[in-house]
Amino acid sequence: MKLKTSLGALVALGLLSTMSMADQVKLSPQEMKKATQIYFDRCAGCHGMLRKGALGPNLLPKTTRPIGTKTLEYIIYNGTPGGMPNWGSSGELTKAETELMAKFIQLPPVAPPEKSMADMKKSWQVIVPPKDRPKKPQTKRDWKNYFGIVLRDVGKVAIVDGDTKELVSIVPSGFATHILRMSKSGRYMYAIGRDGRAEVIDLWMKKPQVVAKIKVCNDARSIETSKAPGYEDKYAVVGCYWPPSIVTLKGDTLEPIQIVSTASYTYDTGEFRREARVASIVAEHNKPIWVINIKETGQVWLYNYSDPRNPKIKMLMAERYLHDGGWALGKRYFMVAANARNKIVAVDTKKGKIAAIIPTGGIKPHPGRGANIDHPKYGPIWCTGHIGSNDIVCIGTDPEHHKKYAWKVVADIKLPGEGGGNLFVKTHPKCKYIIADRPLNPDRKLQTQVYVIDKTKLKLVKTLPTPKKFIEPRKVNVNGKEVLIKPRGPVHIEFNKDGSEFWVSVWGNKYVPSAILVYDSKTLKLKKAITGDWVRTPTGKFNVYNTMYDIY
Ligand code: DHE
Repeated sequence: MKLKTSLGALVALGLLSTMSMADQVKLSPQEMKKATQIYFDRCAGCHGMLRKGALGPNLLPKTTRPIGTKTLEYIIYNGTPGGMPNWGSSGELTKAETELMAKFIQLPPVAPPEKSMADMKKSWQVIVPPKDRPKKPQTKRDWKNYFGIVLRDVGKVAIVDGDTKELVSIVPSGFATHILRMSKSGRYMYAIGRDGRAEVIDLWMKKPQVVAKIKVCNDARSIETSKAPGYEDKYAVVGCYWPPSIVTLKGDTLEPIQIVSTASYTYDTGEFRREARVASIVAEHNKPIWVINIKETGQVWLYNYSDPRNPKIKMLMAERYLHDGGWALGKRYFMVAANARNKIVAVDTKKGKIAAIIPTGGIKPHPGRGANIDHPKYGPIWCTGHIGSNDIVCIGTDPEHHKKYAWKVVADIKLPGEGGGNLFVKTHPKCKYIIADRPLNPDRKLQTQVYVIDKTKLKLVKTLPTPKKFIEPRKVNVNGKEVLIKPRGPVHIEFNKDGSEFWVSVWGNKYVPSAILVYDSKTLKLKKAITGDWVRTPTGKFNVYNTMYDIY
């Protein structure tokens, strides 16, 4: 939902003050410092560091001032059905903090600092040099079936054995760690924090640990590795939100090699965007190319890293705002969401061209990596959910053998109830279902169940409510105050190596341990709940094998 749409409803509710409060908004230096930090931690990802908007609307004073503190506070506290999280009622921000943020966003934005190679190098640390690392795996466990689990708000990564479900290791990572990716061999696991801190973890160690780290920028969301023949485990690449840039690193030590600014002109209107952030990155498996998606300009960059100091970049004009995406079956077409325009862009990496730009019919597509099906009628199709509407849509991706269906929405599966709130869909070639979450739907029932879609019938066949004990609201003492914590529902799905299980995280709050639920992917029965004091704010989970080979 757009901010403007939700405002209509709020006017009707009498919550929108017609009196501008802009003149009354003043913050002390301490309040400014606190609000700037909260904005960076919670808001900048969707609304932009310069507050010009992307996944969320712009929050410039000309938009926010006419709305006023009371209404802004209401939205921040309760969220919207269009995907704005309920920061207050989920217990993540206090009432006073939501009021502070409502005031802060009525003041002019402040440009954040730049960062140089010298700054980067100051933070670079090789903890275990490559010569002192194991020459072969030091464990009898099937390390390719490990799961790296992001413990978001405690800034840690847990490594869990996918066979035994035992915690193998837990390592520190950046602030609000976002995603994990694997090197081509799978030996190295990379983490990226929202503070731009990257770590490399050696999975061959008996107890995997961080072997090198570096802070490459102030704000980042993506990290990927070199996967082409001859470049296995050689490089890593970080996509930064601020300063908007692409940073190439040495794969084993994270020594920085090159920074390329992504500030450029919007593909359609030709306006300059300083804040042209790097969204998803995916590595081609047969050529030394990273497909890099630049959010605000709507450009897809095919970045040839074979000579990393002198990269060759082919810019493709696509659509706005590019966000997350994944390979279609066969790994020729990369499918990426352009969420401001409700479209999916299909990038033909073989020809180095945009193959198609497809309206999904839903609002704000958000695929994660998406889900692939080899369908008996439509051939290879790729599916995505939406944050702003209840559609899971599947798109034909085989123009050679299934031309009739190529680049068309062949199925639109409606999730029950109002609103969207879906973040991720996932499947595995051995599983006959697509699994979808919906943690941003404001309705408690819809938010707390997992949705099961039959891959042949392309129909919703089951919902799996999360057992009550994992999502019950709880009162906890935070800094001397009693706070009600209401865990959001299940988030992000990942399969184990052989596809016999899927794992979902219960998206809790850092003050209360939650759980990772393991379901049998055939019977859909809950097999096990992974619990323990360490299970705090688990979100993304990445199976080593499936991430190495881009299986989804
Ligand atoms: Fe993500 C992927 C950006 C919030 C969990 N997220 C991505 C990607 C981008 C992105 C650009 C694609 C990376 C790639 O493939 O290279 N995410 C953003 C944001 O800007 C946003 C909306 C707001 C923010 O402030 O960061 C945001 N993301 C979240 C969350 O709040 C989630 C749900 C929980 C968390 O841990 O942060 C979250 N994002 C994820 C996950 C993936 C992801 C788990 C990878 C999906 C996969 O299966 O590969």
